[in-house]
Amino acid sequence: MKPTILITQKLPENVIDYLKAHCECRYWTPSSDSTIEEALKGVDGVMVSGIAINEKTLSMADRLKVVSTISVGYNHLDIEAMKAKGVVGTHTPEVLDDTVADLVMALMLGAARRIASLDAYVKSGNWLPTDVETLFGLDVHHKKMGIIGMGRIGRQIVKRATAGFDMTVMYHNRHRDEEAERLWGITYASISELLSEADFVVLMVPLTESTRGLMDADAFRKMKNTAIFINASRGQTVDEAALIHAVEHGEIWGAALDVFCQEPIDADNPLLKHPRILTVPHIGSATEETRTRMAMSAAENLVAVLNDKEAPYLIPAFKKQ
Ligand code: 8YV
Repeated sequence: MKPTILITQKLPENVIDYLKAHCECRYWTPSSDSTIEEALKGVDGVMVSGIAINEKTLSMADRLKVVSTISVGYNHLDIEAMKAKGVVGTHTPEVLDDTVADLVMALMLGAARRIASLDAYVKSGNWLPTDVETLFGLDVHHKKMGIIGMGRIGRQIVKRATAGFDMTVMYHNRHRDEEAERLWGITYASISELLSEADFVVLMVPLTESTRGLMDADAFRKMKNTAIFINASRGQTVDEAALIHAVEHGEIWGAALDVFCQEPIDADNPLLKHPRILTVPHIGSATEETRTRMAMSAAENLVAVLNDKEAPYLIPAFKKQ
């Protein structure tokens, strides 16, 4: 008998075909009549991306073996609650590295060259004013980038920044990446050094108890007043009130954000009102090709676990030591 799984969002056709070949599929979305708790009753596996999996959502899960998230980040999964229920978790690293790195470059260029506000400016019938300097941005090439969190995505950013833009890169990470230092001539720095020297500070850390609120008022005060802050990790790594204060008071030049403390962001959030803050709606990995690859990777993980095979990408906390 095929295992039964729960699909909680729209998936590409080839992924649905693959899942149907291996499983009986049930469907549930947040707009369904039942709750996620009820929907998890009687299923062996579930595909999620943003939905929180915790003690409450698992309360009626009576035969669940695997939660497969279509994301590299898994801060929406309560690992201890899953372990207590004997449920394992898988995720989708690697397939999105280049795509997220591309977005980081787009955010950096977009903020430095004020692309979004200039687009709105031209489309509302304007052209170069006599005081053209009011439209000036900042150079990106030959500047210094500081990356906090040097994982697989960080490395792809480094390649683009050094080879494409002649930037020098400093980084901070829990562990040094000596290979990356050799390959691209990047240098390891303390967070303090990095903040005070970088022209572009790129935050790429996962959300954990030690990174929550990492970018606070003190951190923004250390940055140069010509620097731009870029966040494509998780919103909760930043004290948003401190960030808006830093931009409004000229402590930093601007910011570009893919992620927010609250998603969807509240329309009244002051981050949306400042012209030097570029915002996009958590779309780091959101290209057709990459989201399809991520969904397929998640499906393969799920099917592997349900067939008692080694999942290609088990979340590290579930790996046997
Ligand atoms: C996800 C992401 O696809 O992979 C991650 O961790 O942040 C995105 O790429 C997104 O969270 C899906 O909702």
